[in-house]
Amino acid sequence: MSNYVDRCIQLCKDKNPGEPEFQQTVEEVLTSLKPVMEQHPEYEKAGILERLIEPERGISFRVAWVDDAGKVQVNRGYRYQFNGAIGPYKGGIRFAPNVYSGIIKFLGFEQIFKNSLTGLPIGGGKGGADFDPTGKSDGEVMRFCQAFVTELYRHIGPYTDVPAGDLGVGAREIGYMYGQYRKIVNRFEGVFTGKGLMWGGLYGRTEATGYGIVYYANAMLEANGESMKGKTVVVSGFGNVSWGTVAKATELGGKVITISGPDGYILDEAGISGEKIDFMLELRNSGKNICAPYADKFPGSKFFKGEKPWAVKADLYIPCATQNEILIDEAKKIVANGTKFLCEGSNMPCSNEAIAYMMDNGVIVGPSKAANAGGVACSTIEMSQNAGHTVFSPEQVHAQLKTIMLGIHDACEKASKDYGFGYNLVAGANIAGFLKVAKAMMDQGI
Ligand code: 2IT
Repeated sequence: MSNYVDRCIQLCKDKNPGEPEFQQTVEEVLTSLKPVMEQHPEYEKAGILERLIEPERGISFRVAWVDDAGKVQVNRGYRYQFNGAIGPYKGGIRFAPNVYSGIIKFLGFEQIFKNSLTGLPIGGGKGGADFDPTGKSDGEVMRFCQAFVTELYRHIGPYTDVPAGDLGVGAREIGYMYGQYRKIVNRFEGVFTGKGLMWGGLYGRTEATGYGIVYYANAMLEANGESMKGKTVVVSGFGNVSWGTVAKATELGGKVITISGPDGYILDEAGISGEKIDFMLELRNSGKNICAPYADKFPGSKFFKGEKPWAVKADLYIPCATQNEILIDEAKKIVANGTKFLCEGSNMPCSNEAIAYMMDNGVIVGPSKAANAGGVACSTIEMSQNAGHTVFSPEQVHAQLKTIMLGIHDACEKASKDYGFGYNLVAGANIAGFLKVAKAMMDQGI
């Protein structure tokens, strides 16, 4: 029966050549679904996996805009509406030079399970463009966002597909996209999340992803008789997700000693707290995508040019930069450091080989599709705030976020144990996320 899973993994490879990131996540998820397929032969009969790995809809479109020098620029935009069985498609938009269909499909596929894990009614989707915001002026970013939405607007809507931010897309970009959408459709509706607080945005959405990661990591630690208090933490990245992670880990008594950028990493043995956390926002807002200025600003910290922080010894590792930042060599360094815990922050930061190696060597791994689900969970609270024409308080949001994250941890643990994996959050997240979507697909027919 597990042949079914192997056949579908192969099918994905055959039908999506040249898209290794998408193939990677499909292989990772489907492999842990083997025992589910054994217990539920009806899923094979209904072609659930073949349907799951084929996006319901995918569009790519030309985005033409004029740069500050008056030159015409052309980028490629995407939106993959992967699975809408449990709610409107929901997922971020990524602007980065390496964006292509394989990246958006991997993110869209992951989003199905992540969104399902939140317990909220949202389907999976993702979008983006091969646009590099680094070094672009405000005017250029605005014109790009307007051109992007002039095409995308006809495919989205509050009950159809609700985009949000991701790498390269923050409050500024959401503002420009929302402004253009509103002008075209002449409706004020909750079609994007991560909006400004004065115009429908949710108090608490900005920090939601990072806070949620730390709630999840802490639940992992507590399930194993430990806690964040006194833990040394290595974090990568310095953007929105890293910022929220550093802030909450510090608040819970952890000591974060690294952040990183494409230029290298910062080691600050005194711990990144207080004004140092605020400075991360300045680094992000500089638009230069470098973390080196941290070392000039805070004496005692050190900048390691062109290096990643994985050789630094810590109790807990939280990669928050981008996909595939931990391959087998990095995994070996992390294991050699004698750590027991790694919680993924960014989407798919570890290769399948790296995860297997770490788990085989006793590291407890928290998977990103569970750990970083706090962002999209709060996006969904933003949708409900907009639909109810109301405003929620930060206290309401933070309390709900914490409950959701602890619920996700428990759902992962239970699903893993139910299907014979023991305490394996990676398998548990895939199974718990899958079961709800599969049931909805079965109910709704072919
Ligand atoms: O990866 C993600 O979950 C996001 N970029 C956020 C998605 C959302 O709709 O808030």
